[in-house]
This record gives sequence, structure tokens and C-alpha cells, in this order.
Amino acid sequence: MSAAMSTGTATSHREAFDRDGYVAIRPFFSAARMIEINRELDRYLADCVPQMKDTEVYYEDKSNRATVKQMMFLERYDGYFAELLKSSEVHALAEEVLGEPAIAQNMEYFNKPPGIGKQTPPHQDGYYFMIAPPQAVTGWLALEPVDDENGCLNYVRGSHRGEGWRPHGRSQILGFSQGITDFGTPDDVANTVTMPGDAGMLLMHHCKTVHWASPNRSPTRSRRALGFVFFGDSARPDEVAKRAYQAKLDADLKAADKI
Ligand SMILES: O=C(O)CCC(=O)C(=O)O
Repeated sequence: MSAAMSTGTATSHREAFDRDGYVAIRPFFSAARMIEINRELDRYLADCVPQMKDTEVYYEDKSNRATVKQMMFLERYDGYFAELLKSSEVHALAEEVLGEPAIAQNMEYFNKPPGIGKQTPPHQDGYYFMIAPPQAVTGWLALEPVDDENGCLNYVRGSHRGEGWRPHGRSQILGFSQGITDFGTPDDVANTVTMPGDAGMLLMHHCKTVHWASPNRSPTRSRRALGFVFFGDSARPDEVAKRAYQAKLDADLKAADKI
């Protein structure tokens, strides 16, 4: 077992994941490793963001380049983040909870800038992934302390066991184009779990697990996190449907002057 996973055995992570649809490891990475990751991210923001396509980096306020809210595919632009996605202990955890080889897909960045960071609508990641069977996970690494005030994640425990997908419809939130339209059922309310933690906390959720986050209500604190997406070896993407959806979404966002 790696040092990064010293707070439980692989079996208990798998059991918790199968039961709840997520696992939380506090901390997963040491304080020293988090200083390194945050330093590398600051370097990335300064050096790599200017090379990214406008469909891969979103701003909360497009006229203010300091308000980066979301980035996709960091691994395509930078060796450090490619290594972190593909070869770190996070990949090993994805394979443990999925119970099969995991293929790294996407290193993401999720920020909620102070005061203006919007909510993350309730959704299931797999609805966006367009894969079958729904064998995929997202790891979510807190880069700084997260809580209800600055918009930590909330999960609906056990929601990964529901039949099919919850109904989704177009949301107005940049970066999360689809939200669950019937969210707020008694089951959603009764099983909601809020996931605060310090820098270095790693959450990992199943692609059917319902999750969301509040807006950042803090006037001073950001809410920065990295996302690690892995598909199980058995998952087959519908590439045609996915490309068509993404092309339409990008065109809509450009037409609305959001990206
Ligand atoms: O960071 C957030 O607010 C949302 C992240 C998310 O939806 C995910 O990691 O799947």
C-alpha cells in the first residue's frame, strides 16, 4: 500500500465505494506534495493557459483572465500534469475501486473564484461521458480547504445504484451544461452528504453518483480543485454522439459569447 493511501486498505476503499458511490481519503497527499502540486498549478496557469483552446479554459468573467473557473485536458499541455494523471496513486485508486484496468481520460481544474464562483448543478458525470457500461470514476483533489462556504462537493449517497440515468436538461452554468431536472426528491435530501476537507483530501466518485456544489459565498477564499477522470477498460465511448454534442455545445457557448 502506498504512503498516500495509508488511511485504509484497498478492500475498505472498494467496499465504501460500492456501498456509497464515492470514497473520501483525508489526506490522500501529504502537505509537502500539496505545496508542490499548487506550485506546479501556478506555473501552469502562467505558462500553459495562453496555449489552450478557448473550448478548454473557461472564465467566470471572460473579461478578467484572473477568474479561470475550469480547465480541461491539462495533461495535453504539460508533462507534470500528464504524469500526475496517469502515473500517480490516484490512478491506482481508480483501478481498485473500478475493479479493472483504468484508462486516464482527462485532467481537469475546477475553481470557484471568491464571491463570483457559481454553483455546480446536480449531475451525474456519466451523462456527459456517453459510455457503456457506466464504468468510470472522477477523482477530486482539494487544493485548499473546502467547506460549505466556498462550495465543497455534496454527494447523494447510494445514488450510483439507481436504474439508468436521472433526467438531465440544459443548465445555464458554464462548464456544466447539463443538470438533473428532478433533483430534490426525498431520497436526494435524506442521503445528501457534504464533503468538507483540507488541501490534500481526495474524493473519488462513480460516474452515476449524483453530486453538486454551492456557489462560493466567501468574499476572500477561492475553491480550487483538480479532477482526474478515468474510464474502466470495459467502458465503450459513443465517440460520434460525444463529438456531435461537444461541437453543438461549443458553438452555442461561442454564440452566447461565454467562451
Ligand atoms: O468542482 C466542482 O464544483 C464540480 C466537480 C465535478 O462535478 C466533478 O468532479 O465531477
